[in-house]
Amino acid sequence: YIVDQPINLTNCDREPIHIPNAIQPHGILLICNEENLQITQISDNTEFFLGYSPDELLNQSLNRLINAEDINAIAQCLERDFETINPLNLKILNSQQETIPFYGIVHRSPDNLLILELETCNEDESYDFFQFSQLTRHLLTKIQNVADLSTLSQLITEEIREITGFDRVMVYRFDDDGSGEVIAETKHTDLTSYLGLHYPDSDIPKQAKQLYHLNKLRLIPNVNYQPAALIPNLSPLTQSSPDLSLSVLRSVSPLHIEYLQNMQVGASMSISLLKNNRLWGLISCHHRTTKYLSYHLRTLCELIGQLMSIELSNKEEQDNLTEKIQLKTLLSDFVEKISESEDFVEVLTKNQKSLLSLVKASGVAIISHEMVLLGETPSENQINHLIDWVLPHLQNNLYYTDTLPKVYPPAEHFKDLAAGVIVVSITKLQRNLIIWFRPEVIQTVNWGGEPNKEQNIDADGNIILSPRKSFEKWQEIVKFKSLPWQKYEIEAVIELRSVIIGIILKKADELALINE
Ligand code: BLA
Repeated sequence: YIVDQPINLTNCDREPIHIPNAIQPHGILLICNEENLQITQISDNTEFFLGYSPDELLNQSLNRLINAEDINAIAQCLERDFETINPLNLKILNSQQETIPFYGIVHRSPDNLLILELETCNEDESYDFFQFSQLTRHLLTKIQNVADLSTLSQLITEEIREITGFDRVMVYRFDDDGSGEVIAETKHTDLTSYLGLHYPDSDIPKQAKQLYHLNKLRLIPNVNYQPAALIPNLSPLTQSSPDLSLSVLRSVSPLHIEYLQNMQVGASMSISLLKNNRLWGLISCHHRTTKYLSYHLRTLCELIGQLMSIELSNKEEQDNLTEKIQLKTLLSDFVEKISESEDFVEVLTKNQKSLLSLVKASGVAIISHEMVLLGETPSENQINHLIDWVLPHLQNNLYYTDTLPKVYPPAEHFKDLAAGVIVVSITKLQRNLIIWFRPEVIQTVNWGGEPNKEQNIDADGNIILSPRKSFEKWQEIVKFKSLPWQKYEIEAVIELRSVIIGIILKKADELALINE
């Protein structure tokens, strides 16, 4: 991590977001020496909550604030799994000697510090276990009953919005390259929809993704907050900035705050979705104004995220299966039609839609004695040159790439038609080929934050950080690329070839028999 250099758009994946030396001010953070429960670091916002200045509490024992019974509860946490104990219902003595209820959230940080976070607790907020279990049971049944990933995602956004009241709830799924897509959304009618929009990898930088793998829920109740600094900055126990990865109050990256402000978001929450122990996506929630959620509600949201995570594999497998069955149906349809016909080229041409959907291509060329072009393709002349180049590159009668302009520069001129190709050769004797095309990815998908120069620069000429700005950087990365060809799509092409060959051979045999 770089700490000394200013963080900007080009190096934001190196910002050390886990050691901000500050918290969001809707609670208090204390770090204690485990040996004697002496307060070694404290956030500088204690006066507001407790009437004590931070200096009055620093180096004091925790029992200045907390009674023996509660201290005991915290001490017991040290031996056990914190998650089963949090939140502690603490009664804290303020400077006026009044007792004030707080939730205490205790954990041991990755750098082995004992961290206690205090959030005010609303006493009339009752936590009804029965209601809670009814709700989860009901939800679990619904989750198991939905058929596919898209319905599951939609259901989850509806449930989270119902429970929390956020203005906008989305399921955001990461692609293999780290970019992502909003695949489900439930929102207030006044808001414009983000459904189907894609965002670049850099919008959620690497270290943030790592952190979200570890810590599964974050809440920013007020995007316009003033951070509360830790006093002192460095831990006297470790001589370094305390690792706040698992803290619920951790102050958020200023770059991300800027991003949210530019998106006109007042409060934000996100919940990690993991599949096979990898960060698969996020449930992302926005509110136009400030919005706080109690620890219990957050726990419920986290649980919903976990339930969805468990069900992800099932639903994705189900979706893959459905897709494979559709492919099989397409293929067997071709088998039937080709065996009934004299001319396979004619069959392929007539079933243009199936031929394209076999590999989700936007164009295809069938080359035999003549060339037939279907859908969006380069010109006949361009394709002829491409064929001259590709023939020596065929392996087992096949060639495919999702970055054609990088390996074959003339394709730069028609990248919006063919940045990706699959080429299959049917017979070697003549030029007998099928070529599928996919356009450059930028032309294919809906990028959230289409670049718009005027919105990127403020009155003083400074760059405004927003999805729009990071989009420009992203454009460079996906330049000359099509969406990747999937393994099962390549397999479908191989199978189509063997079907055609099989039928040609069979017909040749029949012809030989007749001629005998
Ligand atoms: C964090 N970026 C995030 C988070 C989200 C997004 C959900 C998690 C924090 C939160 O809950 O708010 C991005 N939010 C989105 C996207 C959508 C959305 C894509 O709703 C789509 C609808 N961000 C940038 C650039 C940088 C950057 C260019 O766009 C760096 C220069 C940084 N984003 C950034 C950082 C974090 C972040 C550092 C971590 C914030 C933290 O946890 O401290």
